Amino acid sequence: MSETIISADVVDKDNLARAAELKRDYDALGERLDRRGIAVDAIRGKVEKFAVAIPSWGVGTGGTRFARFPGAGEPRDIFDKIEDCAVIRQLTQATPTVSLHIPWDTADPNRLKQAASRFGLGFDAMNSNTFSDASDQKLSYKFGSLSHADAGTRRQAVEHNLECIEIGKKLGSKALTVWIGDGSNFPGQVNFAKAFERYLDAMKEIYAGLPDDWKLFTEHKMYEPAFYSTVVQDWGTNYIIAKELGDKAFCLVDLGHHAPNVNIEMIVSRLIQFKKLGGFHFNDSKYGDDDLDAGSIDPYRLFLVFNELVDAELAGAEGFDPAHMLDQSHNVTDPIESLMLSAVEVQRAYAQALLVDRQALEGYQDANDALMATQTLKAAYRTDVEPILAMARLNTGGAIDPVATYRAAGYRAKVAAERPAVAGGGGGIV
Ligand SMILES: [Mn+2]
Repeated sequence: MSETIISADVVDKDNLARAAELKRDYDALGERLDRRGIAVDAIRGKVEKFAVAIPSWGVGTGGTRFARFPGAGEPRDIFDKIEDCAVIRQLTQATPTVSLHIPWDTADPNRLKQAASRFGLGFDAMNSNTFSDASDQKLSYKFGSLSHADAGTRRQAVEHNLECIEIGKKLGSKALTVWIGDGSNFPGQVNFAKAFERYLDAMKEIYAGLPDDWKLFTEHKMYEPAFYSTVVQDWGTNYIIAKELGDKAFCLVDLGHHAPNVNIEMIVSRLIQFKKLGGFHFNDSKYGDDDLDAGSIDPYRLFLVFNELVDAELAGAEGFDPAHMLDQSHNVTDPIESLMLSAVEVQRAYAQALLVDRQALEGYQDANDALMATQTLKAAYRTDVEPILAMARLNTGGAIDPVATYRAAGYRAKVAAERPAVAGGGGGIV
């Protein structure tokens, strides 16, 4: 039995105050869905099994290019971060794993394993970092890492990724995510083809060090920190990488890493069709890589992404097993609250997508009935599935209202007293 951080009394008290109303709402929704031929308990069962990983860096306060305003009680190290992740897990019951970032989270693997298993947490994908310089690093990544013009710098970046795999093996992780900041700020600064060739050669060395039961995720990003070109700029390049490397290589889609208005759900469909969808970094954005909370700006887009995912899930698409992770930066909110609500938003999009009448949709598509086809999606999206999500949390030991329970528990004030403010703190945007 794993330990919990928020007292069971606090969780039970808040749940008790809400349980009767929730039951009524859940039953009413069940009756409505029943008329549509959908069993509410079946949807709830799927939601209960749905999991999304928490990025270790997400529990720290983020920042912008202009400033970072630290929050109270920020985690001082990975062990504090694991405790914050345990709170998110306890109250949402949707986040059983933590994704580590090396070297930010470097610590004795046995201690890490112990700290996580105390709260029933596991480890998701390992994330390497060759987009910033560590204090003890010999060669700088200012002008790139895996695609750097200098062979010694590339070697150092490859070795770092291989070290991340070794650490991950000790922790029980099964994937490595590689995102690089390599690119250029000015036309002519970099030879596109040569830089990509160097990158591919370096990635092949990393891929060769990957255990058989591991996956390698590469993450594309259109711009930033490089503002003119990036080496892995879009899903097309990402697909080429995954194809070049082999069967264990997959594309990771970070929702914020595309040009505005790009049809991300269609990219998702393409990657599924050609068996190269590795997983997601969920977040939301208005203008660029804003790293806002999932579903906060365009929840319909999140639903449309999940519509593709559920379509593949129900069709039993071969090898379909995408990894789900949040990747957000919290500048003005309590990171724990933002991450809890984002986990819920991702679950919400999943539940709504499960409600799509796929048989009817296919009929409308075949009949070229554009209006009814799109209304079929809207009918699912408009359904308020909150009672399903809340009931799933209640059933699995979580909180009906995670933020209310979290605030009632006074966790932030408690850790603010225990954790003196530190400089840095490792908040980041990846
Ligand atoms: Mn990301």
